[in-house]
Amino acid sequence: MNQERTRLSRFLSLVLRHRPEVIGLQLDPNGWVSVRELIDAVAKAGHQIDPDILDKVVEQNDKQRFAFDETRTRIRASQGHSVSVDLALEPKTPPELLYHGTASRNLDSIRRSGLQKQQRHHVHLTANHDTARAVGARYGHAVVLTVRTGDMHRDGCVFYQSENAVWLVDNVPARYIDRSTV
Ligand code: HQG
Repeated sequence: MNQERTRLSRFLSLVLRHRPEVIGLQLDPNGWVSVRELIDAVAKAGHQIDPDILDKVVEQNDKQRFAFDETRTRIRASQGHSVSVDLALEPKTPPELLYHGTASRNLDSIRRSGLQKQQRHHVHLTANHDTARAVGARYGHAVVLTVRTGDMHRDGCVFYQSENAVWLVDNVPARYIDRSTV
């Protein structure tokens, strides 16, 4: 991804997941905002969004973080919010095992209290070991935890999957976390 796209992607993460108010935007209850309003709000703040670059960020983003609705007039982040939104996801049966990448310094605390969602709506899990390792590396020395999600599901935990294939759950009790690998 080129620099301009990376910058726009970071900015969209900020306003569509965490702080829409910084440019005076309001997300609807399901996290959508009109593309027109987004472009206008950004213009008022003194910046321009090139619609072609916006299309590329949505369609070619490495993690498909953002999505248009079927009319392409609205946009939202597919997951990762800290603001309150209802993504209207349906519960879904997870695979037997999923991964969570974290930093090694969090391990003791995670062993004690399990995985907690912190500022976000859910704990994020992935089926892809490499993705988990890259997520963990954002915060320090990466470790990848294996979560026995099949057992969790059979024990009544509810899982969701975002449009961009991230698995979401309220929390992961420590007893379901099997081992860590680097
Ligand atoms: C850690 C990326 C100590 C947790 C990814 C993580 C993901 C604990 C941090 C998405 C803990 C929270 C989310 C406990 C959890 N004690 N530390 N009990 N429980 N933690 O950023 O999963 O690139 O909120 O391990 O792909 O790192 O942004 O969550 O290190 O889907 O699109 O607390 O971000 O997507 O950090 O990342 P985050 P995350 P994007």
